[in-house]
Amino acid sequence: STVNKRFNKTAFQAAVNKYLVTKLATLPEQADAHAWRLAMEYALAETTTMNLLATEQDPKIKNARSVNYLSLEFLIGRLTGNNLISMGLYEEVTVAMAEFGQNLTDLLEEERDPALGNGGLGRLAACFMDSLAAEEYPAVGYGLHYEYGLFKQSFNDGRQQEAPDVWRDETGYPWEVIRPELAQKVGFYGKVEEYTDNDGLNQRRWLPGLQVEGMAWDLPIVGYNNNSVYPLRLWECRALAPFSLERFDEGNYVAAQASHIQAGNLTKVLYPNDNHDKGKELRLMQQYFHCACSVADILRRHQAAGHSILDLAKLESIQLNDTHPTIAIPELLRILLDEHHLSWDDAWAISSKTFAYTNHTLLPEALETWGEQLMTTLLPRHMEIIFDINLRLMGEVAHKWPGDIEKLRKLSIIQEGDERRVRMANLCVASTYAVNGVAAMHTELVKRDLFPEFNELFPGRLHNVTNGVTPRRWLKFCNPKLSALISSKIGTGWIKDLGQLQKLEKFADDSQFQMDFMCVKKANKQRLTDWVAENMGLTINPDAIFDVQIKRLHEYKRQHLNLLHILSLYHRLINDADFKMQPRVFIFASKAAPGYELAKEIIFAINKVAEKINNDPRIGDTLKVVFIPDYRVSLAEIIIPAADVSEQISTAGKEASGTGNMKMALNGALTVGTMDGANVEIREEVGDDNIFIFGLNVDEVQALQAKGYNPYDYYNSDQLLRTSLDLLAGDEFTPGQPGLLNATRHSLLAGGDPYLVLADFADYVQAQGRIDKQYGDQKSWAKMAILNTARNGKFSSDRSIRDYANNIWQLNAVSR
Ligand code: 26M
Repeated sequence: STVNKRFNKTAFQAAVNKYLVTKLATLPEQADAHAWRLAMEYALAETTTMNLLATEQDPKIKNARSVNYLSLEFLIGRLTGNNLISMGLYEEVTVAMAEFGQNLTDLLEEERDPALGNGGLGRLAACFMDSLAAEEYPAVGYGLHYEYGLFKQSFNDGRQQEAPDVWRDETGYPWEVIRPELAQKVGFYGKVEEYTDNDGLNQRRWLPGLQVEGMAWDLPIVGYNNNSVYPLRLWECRALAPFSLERFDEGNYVAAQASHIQAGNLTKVLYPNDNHDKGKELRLMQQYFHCACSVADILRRHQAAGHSILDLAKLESIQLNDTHPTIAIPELLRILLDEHHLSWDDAWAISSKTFAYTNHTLLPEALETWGEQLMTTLLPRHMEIIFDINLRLMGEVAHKWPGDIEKLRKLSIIQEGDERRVRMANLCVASTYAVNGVAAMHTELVKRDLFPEFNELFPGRLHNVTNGVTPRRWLKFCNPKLSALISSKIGTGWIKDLGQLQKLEKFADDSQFQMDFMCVKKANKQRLTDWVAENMGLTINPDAIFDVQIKRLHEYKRQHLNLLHILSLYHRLINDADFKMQPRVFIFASKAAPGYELAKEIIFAINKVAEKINNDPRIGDTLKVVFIPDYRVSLAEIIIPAADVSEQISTAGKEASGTGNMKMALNGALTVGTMDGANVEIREEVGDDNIFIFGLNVDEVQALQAKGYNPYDYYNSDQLLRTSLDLLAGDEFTPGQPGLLNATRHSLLAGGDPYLVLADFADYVQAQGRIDKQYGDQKSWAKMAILNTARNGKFSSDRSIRDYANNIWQLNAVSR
């Protein structure tokens, strides 16, 4: 039977009134927008929580194969608007709240973003949960219940300032529900003991020196237009009170004591690094805590449904979102070996058919390794198991390549050196049944450059699953005007079947449709213009080209290449009387990891350049630069629909996929980009005429670096480049303080320009020139924009999830 009933407005309003009083201790006459919003969310959460339980208890679900998505990050963004859309209640609730004198749009603006992720990887996990629920593939998402999400960013004289992100109200977060009966205990430290069991067999067991509690919080992931609600289960670490140590020796007691305060706070804060691994002990503790709670919960569900542990791999698949949850592998093996007393071969057969791993990066500094010492201290039994896995792996390698020491060295899970380290990616490839890259080109590079030997040793293990984005949040919800226009032409089927957007192609030459499409774009640009005026006190011209680069700040993403182009335009506008350009607003939004000095310097440089250009009377409306602070999901929802140009300018071979590129193209922006990540596939879909590709391709990048790249070759021979770069050397943008922006310039010259910014500069400027020219022809621009919306249906995360379900998880949908 279905739990979804037709919306009963009176009952809903009664529930809102009830929560105003019982949860918020206020009355309708006194309540402010904040109270109204929370009461509304509590009332709506009644339905989602009931559906969550009904889905969980459904025998069809209990007996179906399901996937467990393990991720240290789920960058879900605001839930209320999205849930209203999935529940099909947006219009109904608008009316019901209006009768209370409350405007739904304003109430939704009141919600803070749960920022439980850094960037692409975390947002992908959120899109995947949305698509799993929409497609009704039985799933549980497992993550961490951080008290503080990604830091809040502000600018102080152009420099990034970080502040803690408090995403939960003191009264709680209405959409989440605590599940005390699902709490788990998690051990750390201690020792491994050998003992003889009742059958006289030698066994090993881990006696932790410290235990903490994992409390479960469930967020409802509401399936679009269906009755399925799956949990996003987030674990919160709590100190076990009273301080409980079961068995310990003197040394470990001290270690445990010292860590106790920390351990009680394991899930306090999300590590703010993106694509960089710092190897911190607390981070490893977070990872193991996440894995231990999640694996225990998967086994609990499996056994509560009456299934044998021997059938685990038949019913459960565990997807590892990057290497961050890798310790789930030795954790499952430990339980199978030490608690269920399976043989190694039986345990391995189960574990290696249960886990699959997604690689999200090739950057060497992002590949996780953990020192043997730390692993042995924190997780002594897991370290033993890792050595056991490696022993067998090395046996296989020696068998395939007899006498080849080099192969052993490259494939080993243990990296030899001053201190031995555990290579988490190698552990993953060796211990899973499927490994995937996140875009076609990325997967080819994983096979060719990262894991060529593994690819030979385990043929068929490496797959591609190209990333995608949820069309509910990234088109229907964030761009209601374009959604309405699309639906007026091709109906609403595209919301669940994004490929249907290609039906728009036949309107690409239709003048009326072109005008309507550009009208929607203009309205979205006006919305962003108003937002910028209101929140930043800055005036921008909505008729200018909105040129957008929104993503984490990283050298490989090359925000400084964008900056150099801006400097070149500024220089030409002032010094070349013949130079003409379409008015353009360059829009940035981006956070830098707090410890990434150069990234913070680049933010500072962009802000200082912006300040000067925006106030230069010689420039007027022609060129503006806006760095919007505190980039987050809810800001992306305003910026993306307003983008004309999408900047995807990473050094070829460095951006695994990108997903902002998909969001902007879908919303009718034209991409200026390198042949990197999913840009390659976007080009394949839209055609070479509807995208602006520039720069070295990955083979050219590798060849140039092999022969010895010298940025001065470019600096000395390209006058525009030299002039642009040298603008950063003086005090042009920092009056009276010459050299303040030198860090960025220095990194590109004496610093060696590791990401080949100077090598790609000239071609980038050319591509930007083509964009400028193209925008002058509004009719043809409109056509190109329409074709970008029409031809990007491939990049729905529904398609990604079906690819995973069919090719990796062997999963069937279960409709309720
Ligand atoms: C590692 C160690 C310690 C602390 C944090 C980390 C860490 C956190 C996030 C490392 C990497 C993290 O994210 C990497 C990431 O976001 N990768 C992006 O994944 C997207 C989804 O597949 C791709 O689209 C992007 O190209 C890729 O950069």
